Amino acid sequence: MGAFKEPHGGELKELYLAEGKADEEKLLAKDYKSWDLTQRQICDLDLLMNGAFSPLDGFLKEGDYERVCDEMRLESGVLWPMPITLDVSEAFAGTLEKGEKLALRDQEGVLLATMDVEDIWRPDLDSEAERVYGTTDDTHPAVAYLKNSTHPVYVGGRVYGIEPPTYYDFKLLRDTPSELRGRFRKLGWRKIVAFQTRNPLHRAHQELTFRAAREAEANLLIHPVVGMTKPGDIDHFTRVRCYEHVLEQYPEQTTQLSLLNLAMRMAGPREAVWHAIIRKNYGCTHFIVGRDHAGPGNDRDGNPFYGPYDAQELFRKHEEELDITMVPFKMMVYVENKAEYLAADETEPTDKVLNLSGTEFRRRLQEGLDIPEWFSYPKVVEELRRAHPPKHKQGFTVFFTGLSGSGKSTVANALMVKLLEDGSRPVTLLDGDVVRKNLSSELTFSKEHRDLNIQRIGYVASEITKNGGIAICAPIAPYATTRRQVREMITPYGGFLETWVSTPIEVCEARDRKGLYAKARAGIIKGFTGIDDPYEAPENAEIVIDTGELSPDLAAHRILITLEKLGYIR
Ligand code: PPS
Repeated sequence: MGAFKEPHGGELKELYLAEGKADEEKLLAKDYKSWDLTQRQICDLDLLMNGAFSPLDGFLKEGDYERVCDEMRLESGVLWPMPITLDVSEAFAGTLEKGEKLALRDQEGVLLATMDVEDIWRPDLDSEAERVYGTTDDTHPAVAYLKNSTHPVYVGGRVYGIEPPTYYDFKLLRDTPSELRGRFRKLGWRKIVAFQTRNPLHRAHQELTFRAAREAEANLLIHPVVGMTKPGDIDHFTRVRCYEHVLEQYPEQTTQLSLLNLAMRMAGPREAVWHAIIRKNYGCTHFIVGRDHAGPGNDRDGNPFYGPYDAQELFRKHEEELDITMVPFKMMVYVENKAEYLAADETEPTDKVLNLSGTEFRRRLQEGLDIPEWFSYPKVVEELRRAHPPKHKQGFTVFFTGLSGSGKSTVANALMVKLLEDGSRPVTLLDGDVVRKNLSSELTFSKEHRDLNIQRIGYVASEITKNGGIAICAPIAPYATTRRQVREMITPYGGFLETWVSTPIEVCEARDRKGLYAKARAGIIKGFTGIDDPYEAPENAEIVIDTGELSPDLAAHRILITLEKLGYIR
């Protein structure tokens, strides 16, 4: 490994201005243009400012960005695998000029940092996806983020920190790199092995981390991500409560827990290298890389994006330069006849190996089934059960979409009444017309306004779903992208059933209950869906109903049966 290793990381690049300077900058910033940061940008900025992203001193400029995408290196040649960029809207970028300063604010308008606008450019996001993640398939969460949530213009430049973003939860567990280095020093820890995670810890993880620490003769840092993880992951509040229970399982004084406000990209091998640099900045000397580190799951065809040990390989290639030692780990399995956990490659052919896949574990949680003690700790299981009630106690949204006059409202009403009769949860109907009157009265039928209308409906439905209720939505919702956004807003909290009322336009027009089709044909109403405005038919709706063929009563019944099959009602 070469020369003696500085036990608490290399030089930290903290970007905070000294108190007096920060006050001066705050006054000056009143005249700067302001960008309200997204959640991802706040996470990135937090770790830039506190030095976790050392040696970066700001959001990447174009030259660094290109080289990071192509070669995982900054222009200076330093290894840095992840583009940390500030993406802004076209409209905002149009007001910016190179050389000016920019105020970076949180979602409430609090000034967190200022920045030199050194570079403004339009990146090729598809090429970024291909170069950084090795794919343009948007089942990869980071590619989906690039395609759906990334603004089209990047701004690069030096950042000057004013204050860290405010978090009210688990304050004592959130540490900056210098705080953690200080703690290690105080504790007299000279070797520290870090464990990265975005999931609750079970027995296998405890065994793995404990063994890693033993092998490296090091102390242990459990360093879970609480910024942004993979969509659909268990919320960090629940996870942190779980971590606190698992911490009791380690010998006293050997292990620390600290929370990392990182926005993960699920970039597999590149992400492993990035995670290691971050941990080195936090003062760690060793880093655990297990199977499928920061894996994004499977691609569109069901194949994994990266091989299970690609991350270990890439790490190994750069280990010398990284100056933090990898502790590679194979999958841990429970060997029943030996009543202990072993690495998968340590078992003998005669061993009885027990395994509970993540999917099976989630299924058992969802259905309130038994979870064996060899798999997890009772207190952890209890936390998870509390946070994840079985489906018949979760909220859900039935999201109707279809042309005007297709029968959405009628079927939605019939469904609402049947669900009220069932009485398991409160039911709210967000009908197109009703929403337009109460929530969206100022909106027109332009594409932009329709999207806004649907996003508002999605937001309300996600709140209802999150709180265990039933939301029935019945707008036209003609655009697939917006419908997908609504799905993404709701599925983390409960069920989502897209219900396409596919009644053909001829039938809708023949009905013409409100006389709107006649008006649209006569050109009195412009931009009418199906006539002179598009309707993008759903490709993956959970339910399809043609009210030309099915009565409202039967249609509603069919939806109930589907809900029952999926476990949402009993
Ligand atoms: S959207 O696209 O989802 O925001 O539309 P939505 O809010 O569901 O529409 C509600 C009702 O508005 C009437 N209406 C129109 N529909 C489509 N295109 C145009 N230009 C338009 N102008 C008015 C129409 O009656 C919709 O109600 P439904 O219940 O679908 O018939």
